[in-house]
Formats: sequence, C-alpha cells, structure tokens
Amino acid sequence: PHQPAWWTSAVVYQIYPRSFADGNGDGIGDLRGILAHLDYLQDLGVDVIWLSPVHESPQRDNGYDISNYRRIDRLFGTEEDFDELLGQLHVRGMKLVMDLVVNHTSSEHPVFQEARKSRDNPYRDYFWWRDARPGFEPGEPGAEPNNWGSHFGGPAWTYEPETGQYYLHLFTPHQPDLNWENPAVRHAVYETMRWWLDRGVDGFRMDVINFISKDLTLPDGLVTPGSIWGDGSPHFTNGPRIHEFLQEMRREVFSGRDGDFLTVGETPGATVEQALLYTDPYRAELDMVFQFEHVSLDQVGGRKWDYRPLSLPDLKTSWNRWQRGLADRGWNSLYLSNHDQPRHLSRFGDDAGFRYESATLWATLLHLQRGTPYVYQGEEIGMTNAGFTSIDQYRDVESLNFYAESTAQGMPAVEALEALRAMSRDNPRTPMQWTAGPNAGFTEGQPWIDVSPNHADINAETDRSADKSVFRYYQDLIRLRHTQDVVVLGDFHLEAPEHPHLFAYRRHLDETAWLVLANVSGDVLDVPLGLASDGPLILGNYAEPGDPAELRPWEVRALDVS
Ligand code: TEU
Ligand code: CA
Repeated sequence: PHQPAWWTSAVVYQIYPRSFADGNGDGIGDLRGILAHLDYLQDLGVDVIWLSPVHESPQRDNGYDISNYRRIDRLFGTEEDFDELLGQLHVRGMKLVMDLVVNHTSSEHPVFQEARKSRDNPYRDYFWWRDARPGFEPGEPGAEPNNWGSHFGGPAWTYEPETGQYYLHLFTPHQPDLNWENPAVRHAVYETMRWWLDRGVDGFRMDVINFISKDLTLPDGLVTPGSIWGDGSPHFTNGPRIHEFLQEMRREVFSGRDGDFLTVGETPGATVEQALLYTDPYRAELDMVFQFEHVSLDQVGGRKWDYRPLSLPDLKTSWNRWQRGLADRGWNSLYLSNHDQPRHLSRFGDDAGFRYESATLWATLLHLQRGTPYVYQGEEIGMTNAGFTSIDQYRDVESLNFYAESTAQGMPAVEALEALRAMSRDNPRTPMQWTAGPNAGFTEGQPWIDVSPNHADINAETDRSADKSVFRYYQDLIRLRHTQDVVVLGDFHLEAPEHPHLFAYRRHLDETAWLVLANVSGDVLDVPLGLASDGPLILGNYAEPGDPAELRPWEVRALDVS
C-alpha cells in the first residue's frame, strides 16, 4: 500500500479577497489585507488557502472574468504583494491554491478582442461562433443558434453585428466560452498553469471545469414550463472529451514536476459515478471535485430561486452515497459554504437562538467525514446571511439579473427580495467581521457591499474570547484531522438513515471506532436504542455532560466507541 496523498489530511480555507480585509481603505478587500491576517489563519490551523480570482479583470463577475491570466489586478495589489503573500504562506507552512477560470475569459481579454474583429481572424476559433438559426434574420428574437439560457439570465448567445455571428457564453455576455476543441487554446491554458506553478503556487481550483467539452452539434435543450430558455446543461456538462482534456492537462502541466500540489475541479451536475472518473488517481485527472448534489436538495428541480426546506433524510442519503461511492478509489471534497452559496448556518441551522450550537453541529458532521474539508471565510466565527432588505444593497450580477427579470415578468418585488434573502450569492460576500468596531474592522473606507449590522455581536475578536467559540471549535476539528487516522482514512457507516432529525454515522479504522451523533433540530431528541453510548467524548458542543440517551437542541457528539 502506498502513502496517502498529503491532501487527505489537509484542511482548505477559501478566501474571497474582495470581502476578506481591505489594506488600503478603498473599501475593497485586497492582498495586503490578507497579509495582515496570516496569524489568524495559522492559528485556525488550516493547511491550504484557496484564493478566489485576483487576476486582472473588469470585475463583471467579481474576477471570474479574467482579462490577463498572468497579472494581479491593481484592485487587489501589486505583483510584489502577491509574491510576498505566497512567500509568507510558505514560511508558515501553508500552501496557496489559485482559482483557474478557463471555461471562459473576459470579453475584454485581448484574444477575444482580436477574435471578434473578423471571421478570418487567427483567434476567431478560440471561442464559439455560430450563425443565426436557419430561417431567422440574424439578431432578431429567436434567431440565436440554439435555445440555451445563460446561468445568469438571458440567452447564452450574444450577436455581434460587425461579423454577423453569435458567440457562446454560459455565464454573462462578458464571459465568452473558450473553445477547448482548439489545441491552441488548451496549450495556452497549460502554459499559463505551468507559469503559475513556476511562480510557486501549489495548485488550482478549476472553475466549472466540467463545462469545457461541449457537444459539437450544440443541440437545443429542454424547455421547462415557465422558462423561455432551454436547458443546455446535458450538452456541455461532463461532455464527450472532458476526460481526454483533463488527462492531457495533467500530463502537460504536472508530469515530471516535483512538489505537493492540489487540483480540485468545480463540477456542477457531476454524479458520484462521474466524480469517480475525475478523481480515481490511476486515471490521472483531478485530485478531487466539488459536487453540487447536497447543495441542490433544498431547490425544486435544481432551480435555485425555487427553494424549500431541506429534508434531512435526503441529505443523509446523498452524503452517504458520496462517502461510499468514493471509498475505495477517488476522493471527496467536503463543503457546505462557498462564495456562491448562502451561508449554511442560516440555510440549514438556527442562526439566532442556537447559533453556536448549529454552526458547530454542521461543522462536525462535515469535518468528521472522509474527504478534504473546505472552510469558507467567516463560517469559522459563525457568520450569517446578509439579511439585505433592499435591492440597492445587492451587488451580484446573478442576483441583480434575477430581480430585474422576475419583477419584469410580474413577480412582486417583495417575493423577489425574499428569494434573494434566502439564496443570493451576496449572502456569503458581506465583509468578514473582524471586530465590533466601525465596518467590522474590514475597512477604514466605504465598504463595496454593506457590512452585516450583526457584527457588533458576531466578529472574530468576540468569538475567539467567548466561552462558546465557534473558532476554537473549528481549531479542534482541524486538529482531529491532523492527528487522528480514523478521521482521515476510516470507513464510513450511516446510521438511522430515515430518522428526520438525527444524523448519526460511524467511522472505523482497525481497532478504532467513532460514533458521531447529531440532533438537527431545536428540540430535545431521544437517541434510538443501540446508538445511545457513554463512550468517551472526543468532541461536543455542550459544556455540561449530557444523558447518553438524549441529545439537547442542536447537540453534536463525537464519541470513542472502540
Ligand atoms: O460557479 C459556477 C456555478 O455553476 C455556480 O455555482 C453558479 O454560481 C450558480 O450556478 C449560480 O446559481 C463558478 C464560480 O464559482 C462563480 O462565482 C462564477 O460566477 C461562475 O463559475 C462563472 O465563472
Ligand atoms: Ca483595498
């Protein structure tokens, strides 16, 4: 048996730079801001920082629209700031993983600017250009090459009258999709990746990487009632050449290179079976992927604005399937929050009366699974959703487009605002709450997005010195992953799958056996016979010892039952 990869016992922390800490008072988080908080990250104990994009960008989608892949946007700092950050992280034994956004570029990227000039421009074929639908006048409604809708509203095609064709963009019109069929595109990406590795970075988080191979016939998608656009996703998700492209990337970028790297693909719509193909080490594609199944369970038909309460048995079934499906080969990434998801404390917990208990409960359930946990900035101090009440407070392009489109189609504004309050991507993007002081200690200027008024109570300084500290609890969880082989390598057995409020599972490794018991509710819960255990408590979120046969509201216990 070979040595497990280094990242099996690592914990990753995601920084959304715009919202983490502002070093120069312009109201936008930046690299100097991050540099000022390295002690904090080291204290938390995380091994890896994943940095959302800091490359040059017109910031139409907060950096997920890159116009120069080798330069740091001045908004975030200088090249020297970046190298200092990388160096300082390495000095502290931490690694840095960059976001790699290569399904699309920014429309301001010089290559797209060339490509759009003429049909015979040498760069034309770097993107997806198509004629109008036969029988339609180019540019008129319905003339798009196919019926796909973009992820952020409107059609996935934009017409360019100068050359009489449309280009494809799965996201905003400012994010044209790259044509991975063109070998020159692929090799340019690989070269850029090698350039970053030469600079010293430790890996990549690959944005929507399972969208890069499209069905070349670009067929229409199914139109669900109530929608005007078709769902193109079956024709661009996990497409025909995806595994070939990823294997080529692995070879071209990583083969013969010494070091401990991490690759994690963002793969919306990937099933366990597909994830196994992506992450089986013998296939040499990716180390792990971010799957979306568990964050879609509270959405009707996968439509995010059409949300409903989470059914706990559904979540247990899903996580269990992923734990078992990637047990022998492949590897899971474990996350509940990121910059695109509402904060899980507000979404699945009780962010008022049982804020500490439910924050630590979800953290425990996640971190004690087999896989690599990801912590999104602020969850480690129990930050909540934004709680915005006016459309003027929103900044996210998806949220603003949703509001404009749905109200134009007759949805009452209050209803649209309610959906945004629950699901908007701005929920996790409010500034990191460092202190109870002005602007939560995030900036000395005017923040680009409102700071949550609850920062007076919820902030890193207060939390870290509180009796009930979410931060210290995360430290404990991270320490367990670093020190306990059963957490890293043990097998996983779900208990009581049908129970509506109890989340229970066992981990086993050789002679070691752990039992995790969680009461996902605000009421006292009777532990079913056979699961009640008075084995030594490894970690729990109540200070006073409890009755083995009962769990208190949002109580979680990890017990040694060896
Ligand atoms: O997200 C891709 C993605 O599919 C989503 O999580 C998306 O935000 C969601 O479907 C919206 O409802 C990635 C990035 O994480 C996101 O921030 C970018 O906006 C997007 O790609 C485009 O680069
Ligand atoms: Ca700044």
